[in-house]
Amino acid sequence: MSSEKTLILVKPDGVRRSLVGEVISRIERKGYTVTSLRMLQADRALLERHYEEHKGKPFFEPLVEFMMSGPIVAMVAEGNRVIEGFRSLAGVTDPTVAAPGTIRGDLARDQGTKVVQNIVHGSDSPESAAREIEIFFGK
Ligand code: IDP
Ligand code: MG
Repeated sequence: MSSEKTLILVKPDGVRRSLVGEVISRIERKGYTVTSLRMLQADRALLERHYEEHKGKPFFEPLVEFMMSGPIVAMVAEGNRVIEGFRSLAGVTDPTVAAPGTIRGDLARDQGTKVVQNIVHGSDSPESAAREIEIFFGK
């Protein structure tokens, strides 16, 4: 049986709005298993590592500032095709057009900010998942 792991974050907007339980509930109801969980206040060094693919983009600094603006919840979820499956649960990046029924489509909207505030992060490939899980949970 080939199981897979992904790194999921509830971003500061999700924590501030008390949506941690809602996000975890959707992951669990879909049938994935949360196998590690922690709440933390991320610092700049950690976030620059986590978002290194976006360095140099216009939203990079607002993204780092936003992600430092309050506590976040990091978790590892496991299951067959969980990377793709969680991205499907989350919906597309822009919450205005994210499909209803998804986390971003149901729970977020454009706030007029420099960075899109969209409740959750999910790894986008097995390589990113391995790299991001190590950043938040170590080897
Ligand atoms: P993803 O979270 O859907 O994988 P990425 O392209 O990896 O999207 O971008 C990381 C995060 O940066 C997004 O979730 C969002 O918060 C923010 N972001 C991405 N693209 C833009 C943009 O064009 N303008 C403002 N913020 C953005
Ligand atoms: Mg991404």
